[in-house]
Amino acid sequence: MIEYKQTICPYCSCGCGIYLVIEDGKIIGQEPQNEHPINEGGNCPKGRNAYQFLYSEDRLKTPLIRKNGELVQSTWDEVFELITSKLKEAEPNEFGLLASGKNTNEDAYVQQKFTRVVMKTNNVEYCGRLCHSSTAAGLGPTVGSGVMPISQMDIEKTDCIFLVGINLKETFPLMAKRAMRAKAKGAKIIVMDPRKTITARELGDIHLQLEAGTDVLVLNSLMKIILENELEDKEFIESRTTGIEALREHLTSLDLQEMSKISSVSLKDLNKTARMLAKAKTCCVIYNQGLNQHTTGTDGIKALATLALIIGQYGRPGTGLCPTRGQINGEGTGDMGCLNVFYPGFQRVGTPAEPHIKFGELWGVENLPAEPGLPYTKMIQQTKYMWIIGTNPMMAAPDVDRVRESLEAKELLIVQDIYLTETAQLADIVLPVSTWVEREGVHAYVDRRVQKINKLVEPPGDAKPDWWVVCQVANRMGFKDKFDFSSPSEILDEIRKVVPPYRGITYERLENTLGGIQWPCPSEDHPGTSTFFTEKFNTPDGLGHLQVIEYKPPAELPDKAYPYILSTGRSIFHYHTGTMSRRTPKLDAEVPINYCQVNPKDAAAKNITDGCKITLSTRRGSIEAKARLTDDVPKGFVFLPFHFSESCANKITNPVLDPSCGMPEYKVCSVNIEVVK
Ligand SMILES: Nc1nc2c(c(=O)[nH]1)N[C@H]1C(S)=C(S)[C@@H](COP(=O)(O)OP(=O)(O)OC[C@H]3O[C@@H](n4cnc5c(=O)[nH]c(N)nc54)[C@H](O)[C@@H]3O)O[C@H]1N2
Ligand SMILES: Nc1nc2c(c(=O)[nH]1)N[C@H]1C(S)=C(S)[C@@H](COP(=O)(O)OP(=O)(O)OC[C@H]3O[C@@H](n4cnc5c(=O)[nH]c(N)nc54)[C@H](O)[C@@H]3O)O[C@H]1N2
Ligand code: SF4
Ligand SMILES: [Mo]
Repeated sequence: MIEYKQTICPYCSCGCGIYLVIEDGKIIGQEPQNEHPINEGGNCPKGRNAYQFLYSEDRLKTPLIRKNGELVQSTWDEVFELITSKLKEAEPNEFGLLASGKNTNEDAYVQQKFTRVVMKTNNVEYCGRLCHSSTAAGLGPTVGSGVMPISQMDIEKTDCIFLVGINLKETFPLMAKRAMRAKAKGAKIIVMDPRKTITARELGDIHLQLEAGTDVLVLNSLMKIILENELEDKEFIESRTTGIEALREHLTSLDLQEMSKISSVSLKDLNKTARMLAKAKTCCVIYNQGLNQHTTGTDGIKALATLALIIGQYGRPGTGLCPTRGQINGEGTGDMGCLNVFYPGFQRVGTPAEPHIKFGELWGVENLPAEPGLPYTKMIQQTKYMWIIGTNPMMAAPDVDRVRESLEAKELLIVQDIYLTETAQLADIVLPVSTWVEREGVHAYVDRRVQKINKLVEPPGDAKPDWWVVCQVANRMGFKDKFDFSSPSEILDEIRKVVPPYRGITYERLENTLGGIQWPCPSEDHPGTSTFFTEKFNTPDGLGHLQVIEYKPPAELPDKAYPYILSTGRSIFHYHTGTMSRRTPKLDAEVPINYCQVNPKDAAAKNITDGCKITLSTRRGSIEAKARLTDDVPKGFVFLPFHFSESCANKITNPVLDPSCGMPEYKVCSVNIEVVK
């Protein structure tokens, strides 16, 4: 029998609808979903090739256990026994759990609960640390919340869009479609990126092609021009913000010519952009990793939010500063508390709200951890026992040779994934899980939109849902009454009790609301919340706090030995560490091997020709990639995707962190390039 079943794409956080064609329990095809409000029938190449990864021959089908140095097949009972006996020996601060941007909220919730209730530590993190930790650190003090404050649909209602460090056409293609529609109706789009990306070329009316890592200079310049020409929104500043005098004083002291020179953005473009932004009725500012992934990412975000505040672009549909978490559940895993300082619902440890006491009462346990846990990269270095679920630090974390040393030294390394990833290959125990349409649960997509995935097919072999595995271990460690869940819906019931913004979200409602419900949704008759900050910000005094930011250069700049800037990022055809997209034949065929974008002038100086193999060397190590000569990158700057294990970008990236949030500087380090002889 052939059936058509609706689901949501497994890749980015736009959350597009698709139909799967299922014959006798196996997916045999797919079609876009015309009536889904996010994509209205459109899908990008990943969404059009969404399901093949499920059927890759090398899906994990049984638990594996390391014996005499080899990973061999095992049983759930055997691995549970070993995990339980080992974890009973661990002191709280010796244990760490890395959760996943690929899991459901129900999975994530039990993972953080396990870490806090059973292991008594806040050492729980997920890829959000590598993705938007600077957002939390930057927007917390500025507007009080680091979530996307509007609906992605409203992007098309704007008359100006400012895209900062985001390659929207490749990374959020269906959001780019909304920006295209706004443009067709006359909206102006400004793209700020050191590369002439397809986004800059096809969407941008102005391309601010700044030097990498100089965003703060450009943003300070724009604010200076706005204030000195009285283009600011005086009423908004007066009624909704604080700190204008200090900001004005700071900007007055800065030299526009000098900032323009260092950033390479001309005074003409700065003036034009400042006016475009200030004169827009509805301006949406969307940013991502080009701003985040620096040692100064938090500074950049504070400056950008301050800019949006002084032009009064907050609190209405289609306005505000929009951080774009990219993983399918990048938002939800954070909502559920898989972060070292946040209990579920972003209840920060160490605040007067005392979440450890509150959750102690809700969960019926004592002595919950009150101190912050370790951030992602430090957890890898400093714990003895690790449980890594649905994240692949051997590819995604910076300086992976150091990551390998740390992981190899663990007393116990458990990796729970759908493949034997680069990280799983180092594990003592590998746990096979079901994914995507092999289980049910909810995700929160980029704009806090909660949508449900239904179970449509069976997982391979003995693979089990992520939540089930964690509950089994918790039960065996003596916490049966706290993890007595027999289905994800029972977990969601508990989530709804302890995370107020999810209170009104039920499976039944989601199944009847195509496009999902945006949290906060405090009750079952509440429609969900599209726009934040309509009356006040989430800061203690309800005001937007304008921030004074000084420019600081990136940690590692070009020198004689390493004369170029290396920046890393994404291609539309692949996803992160490649585990899924590289097992999808059509996507892999598009970009089968890693490439490095090099400016033709740099190439000529080094005898590099298009398509030839080059070595990229940094202070961490060397890798090889295929040179792609293009004017899309400026002279002195090379760009490398991080999707390819045999040409692993993170072998050479700089592990230095933003001190305020632990974000690695993936976007700038110094590198040398040479032809492979
Ligand atoms: N195809 C695809 N889509 C994805 C993903 C994927 O892996 N593949 N991942 C998802 C996830 S989790 C995320 S977080 C998003 C990431 O989405 P993006 O942030 O859009 O992706 P990146 O390619 O990492 O970086 C964006 C841009 O930042 C620019 N940049 C580099 N340095 C600077 C700088 O100093 N200043 C400025 N202004 N720009 C700079 C780069 O040239 C690049 O074009 O994508 C999501 N969508
Ligand atoms: N150099 C460089 N590095 C970067 C970045 C960059 O721009 N440059 N970007 C950073 C950013 S923004 C992000 S978000 C991170 C992403 O880093 P990761 O989240 O580590 O990358 P993914 O490849 O998405 O890893 C997800 C893992 O989950 C597995 N998986 C899939 N479905 C399931 C499931 O249902 N259950 C379980 N248990 N596992 C599953 C996949 O096989 C894969 O191993 O990378 C960061 N690293
Ligand atoms: S835009 Fe994102 S959600 Fe939509 S089809 Fe592409 S990868 Fe999937
Ligand atoms: Mo991300």
